[in-house]
Order: sequence, then C-alpha cells, then structure tokens
Amino acid sequence: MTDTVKKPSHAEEIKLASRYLRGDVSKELDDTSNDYVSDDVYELLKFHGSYFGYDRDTATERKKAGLEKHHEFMVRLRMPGGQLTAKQYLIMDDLCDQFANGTLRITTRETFQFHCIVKKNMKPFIKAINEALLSTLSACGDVVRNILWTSAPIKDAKHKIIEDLGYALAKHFAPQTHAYHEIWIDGENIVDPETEEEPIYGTLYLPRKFKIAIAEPLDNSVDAMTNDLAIIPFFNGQTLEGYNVCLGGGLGITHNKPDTYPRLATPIAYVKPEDIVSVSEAVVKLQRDNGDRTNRKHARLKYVVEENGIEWTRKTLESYFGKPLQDPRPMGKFDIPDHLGWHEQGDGKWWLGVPISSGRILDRDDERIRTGLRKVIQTYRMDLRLTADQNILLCNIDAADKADIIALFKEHGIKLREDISAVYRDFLACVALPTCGKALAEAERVKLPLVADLEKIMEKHGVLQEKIAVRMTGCPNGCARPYVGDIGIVGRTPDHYAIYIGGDFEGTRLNTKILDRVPFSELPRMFDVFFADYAQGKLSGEGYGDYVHRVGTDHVVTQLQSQCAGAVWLK
Ligand code: SRM
Ligand code: SF4
Repeated sequence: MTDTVKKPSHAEEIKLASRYLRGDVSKELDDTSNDYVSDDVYELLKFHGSYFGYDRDTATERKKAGLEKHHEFMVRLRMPGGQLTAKQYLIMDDLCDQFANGTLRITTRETFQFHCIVKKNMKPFIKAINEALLSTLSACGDVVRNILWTSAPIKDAKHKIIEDLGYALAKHFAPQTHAYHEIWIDGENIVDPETEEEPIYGTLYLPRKFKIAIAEPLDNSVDAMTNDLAIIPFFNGQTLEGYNVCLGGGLGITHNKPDTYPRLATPIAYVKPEDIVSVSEAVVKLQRDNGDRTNRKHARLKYVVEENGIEWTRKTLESYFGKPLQDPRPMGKFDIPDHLGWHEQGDGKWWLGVPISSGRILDRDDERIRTGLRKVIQTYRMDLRLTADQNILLCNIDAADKADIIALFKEHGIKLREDISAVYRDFLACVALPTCGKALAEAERVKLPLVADLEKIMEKHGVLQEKIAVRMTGCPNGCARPYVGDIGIVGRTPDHYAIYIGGDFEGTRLNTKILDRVPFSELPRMFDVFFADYAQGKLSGEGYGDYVHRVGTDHVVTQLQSQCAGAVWLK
C-alpha cells in the first residue's frame, strides 16, 4: 500500500499563482462586459476585503424568467478596535448611499460592512474608503483579521495598554503586498512582485482566516476565547504584569459532520509584556506551517491544537518563539459589562452606547437610526467605536451636551438603553439572507419579531430582566457566535433551526445542541417551555445557560417532551 499525499486545496494554488494577491483582480474588475468575476478572483478579492455574491431574494424569480442572477459584492472594512472618527463615519454614511444599499452594517468583529455594490463601482468605492484613511485590506481572506479589544473608551492606563497592543498587532500582521495599492489606489504597478516579500505570511499566506482578540477578565465583551488567539492581560491595579496566550478558539461547523466542531481557546502560556508581539507572531507561524492546507473545512488552528494536544502545541510554540514559555496563569471568572447608555470615561467626558439591532444602521419605520445618528454625529463630531455586539459607542461627550443629544435621538424615535429589554440588548443575529451565500435560513431579518415574542414570553414568566444572551445565525458557520451564548439558534434548512442551550453569558462555556430542526413558527412554543421551567427552578441571579448547565440538558428535553408531546421537531 502506498501513502496517499493529499493535494493542497485549489485556494492554495490560487494564492501561489497570484503574485502576492494580484491575480486578475484588476483586469476582471475593469471588464465591463459582464457583472461578475471568476472563481479565482472571487478567492483573491477576500484578501482585499470583499465577497462576491448575488441577491438571493430575486435569484429564483430571475432564473424562471431566464435572467442571470443579480450579482453584487459585499465590502468589509478593517478597523482595529472598531475605532473611527466622526468625519470618517460621515463619509462612510455618504458612501453607502453612493455605492451600496443605503445601509451601514456593524459586524460582530467591530467593523462596517457594505452590501449590494455592483462591479463597476468596486474600484471607485474602495478608493474612496482609502481616501477617508480607512482600509479594507485583510478584512477577509487567509490572514490575521480585524483585531478586537474592548470598545469601551475608558481613559486609564489599563485600557491604553490594551489599545496600544491592539494597534501594534494590527500593524505587525498587516499584509506587506503592494497589490492593494496598485489595484485600488494608484492603478499601476509600483513594485515588481518578484522583489516583494511577505515576511510573516510567505507566498501562500495562512491556511485559513486567523482571528485575534484581547480581553481582560473584567471585560470579555469581545468573546475572546472564540478566537484563534485570545490574549488575556493580567494587571496589578493599573500596572501590566503579563499575558496569557490562549490558542485554538473557533466556531464554524458543518451540520452533521462531527469532525467539525466549535472550540474555545486553551490557555497555553504566560508571557512577559515585552514578548507578546513575538509570541503572537510565533502562534501565527505555527498555524501557517501546521494548518491543514488540503481541506479548508479542517484548516483552522483549533484542529491543530485539538488533534496534536496541549503539550505538542506548547513545545512547538516554544520552538517558533525560540525560548521556553511559562505555564499559563489561572484566570478568574470573566465578566461582560454593559457598554450601552451613559458612562463616564474617567477624564470627565462621557460615552453613550447606542443599541443598533443586528448592527444595521438604517431608518426602520418610526425608528430613524441612520438619519438620527448622522445628525448627532454631524452636530457633535464625536469619536466613535463599533462593538463586538453590533452596537455603536459615541465617545468624548461633554456633560453639558448630554441632554441635547438624548433629545435628538428621541426626536428620531431611536431606542436607547432604557427603552429596550435585556434580551433585546443581548440578542445577536448574523446577516444571513439575502446577501450571504451560505445562509440556510433567515437571521437578521426575523430577529425583531422573534425578540418581541421572546419579550412577551419572558414577561409572562417573570424573567424579562434576566441577562440572557441569545445568538441567531442563518447557518452553522457561527458568525454571531451562537455556540457560546445561553441560547444558540442556528439555521438548519429554510425556516428551520437547530437549538443549542447551556453556554454562559460570559462566553467561557460552549452550549449543547438539543434540537435539530425546529420550525421558526414553533420557536415561541419552545421558549415558553424553556422559560416556564427556568422561572421555577433558577437560583437567584442565575443566568439561563448556567441554570441549564446545573440541571442538565436532559431535564430541559424532558420538559419539552411532556409539554409539546407529538411535536414533529422533537423527534
Ligand atoms: Fe462570518 C463567512 C458574515 C463574524 C465564522 N461570514 C462569512 C461570510 C463572508 C459568508 C461567505 O463566506 O460567503 C458572511 C458574509 C455575509 C454577508 O452577506 O454580509 C459572514 N461573519 C460575518 C459577519 C458580518 C456577521 C455579522 O452579522 O456581523 C461578521 C463579520 C466579522 C468581521 O467584521 O470580520 C462575521 N464569522 C464571524 C464570526 C464571529 C467572530 O469572528 O467573532 C465567526 C465565528 C468565529 C470563527 O471564525 O470561527 C465567523 N464566517 C464564519 C465562517 C466559518 C469559519 C470556519 O472556521 O468554519 C464562515 C465560512 C467560511 O469561512 O468558509 C464565514
Ligand atoms: Fe452567513 Fe452563516 Fe455567517 Fe450567517 S452564520 S452570516 S448565514 S455564513
């Protein structure tokens, strides 16, 4: 018998042949004889911050009418820590009318996405983004993605240290290729690709996307442990002592494929402040050389760590770093502070956290979020931060302006912290239909009616103000991090969802699947059983996920079986 050596995936061949991400991107975008791009350019465009797709709402009708799909592009910004200025916001707001679908979409990784851009607009659009001193380079693709840290603009030494590290890592891992400038900004070859180098990534870049987040136990609002690399600083008061580096978080799965699984990062080592950038580089190189380049479904760092074990991971990391590493320090319980509403920043100024349902900035019925936000930002020119739970923080506000700002929001019918329930606040939904090519079911578009149902049910059982994180996605890829919430609702087939329960609010425990295909219309009935049981059995202050973890998922399933007997979705 001969050993079969697996071939690298096609994506690897495309990267290798691309001359550091150039390929035919520019040529194909300039071809106005059609509105699409080839499969190879589709792969390369990701590194430039864009996904090519089509409008899924109209695809079937158009096919019946013998028409082509309506092709369009999504564009994502890279915005470390979710930070942008008022001027940049206002330009993005203009650009979404000029080139996209008139909405800005805050993502679960603290940045903006734009949807429905047509091919001929791609070059002027990305150029205009860069003219506003923002970028889309490496917002997607097999590279280090947007780096997350808490959006809270607290002015103390601790937050400054975290922010400085975030920016240092973002700079360190930015791709070095000039392709981006050539294609989107200068429009000509300024560097010979033969002489170029990617010192960290090499010609093949990484086997897959790579995500980094920094959290400290008192603020894990970025769900750090779901990242390939989670960095946890330890402070003594305001003095930094060092960092735990935790490897191998990641959430994407395929339904019914047990060899794909969500995983939380494992603490591997404790490192000194001066070593954190080199150790992070060592982690990225470990994944670069050991991630599975033959199968993209198996290519994330989580599989390298899980399959080789902690000892191997630690030893291999030491060999890349070049020095022995210390054991990780024990970590305390994580917390997730509420960044919405008014908060004093520590320098006499204030920030206001504004809830944006599913991060979609648009005028919706009486709630004119886009117009109201624009007006407030135009008037007060404050700095802004986007959060990992799809909200926006308006920063550096003078106490004297607080009342007028609230009045402006009220005038536009915008719901603020005090106008929404806890479950509204902590319910994340991914984009899903109609733009996401992977969506099996709806998420963002059905979120608000579902929240309204949930609120009624929770109120009926007297648990409306309990903190419960619900995360809903249109497919099992996990973009709204459904496997770490108290409750995960994951698209299974059109209109049907798999249900996961028993994670924790703090993002440190995975939940468990209990149901496979619940129709959307049956979700309220299911929640009614969940919350009746929870209200009766919970301890004071106990979250839903913690309750389920204590009583066991079998107990919840038994409740469902006795109260929804005969329901097809229980089988
Ligand atoms: Fe995601 C792919 C949207 C955060 C795991 N994600 C996609 C694509 C690009 C669909 C595609 O590949 O064709 C989605 C674009 C939809 C659209 O129409 O806009 C998409 N992901 C999003 C966003 C916008 C969700 C949101 O509602 O905010 C988030 C953008 C983040 C950003 O700004 O960079 C987003 N995606 C996540 C997260 C959460 C996180 O990173 O904290 C995850 C889970 C963590 C992880 O990476 O494991 C996530 N997205 C995935 C996966 C599964 C990856 C895997 O290892 O299996 C895919 C599919 C893929 O990569 O092949 C995916
Ligand atoms: Fe699309 Fe699935 Fe991600 Fe939702 S979870 S945005 S449906 S890839």
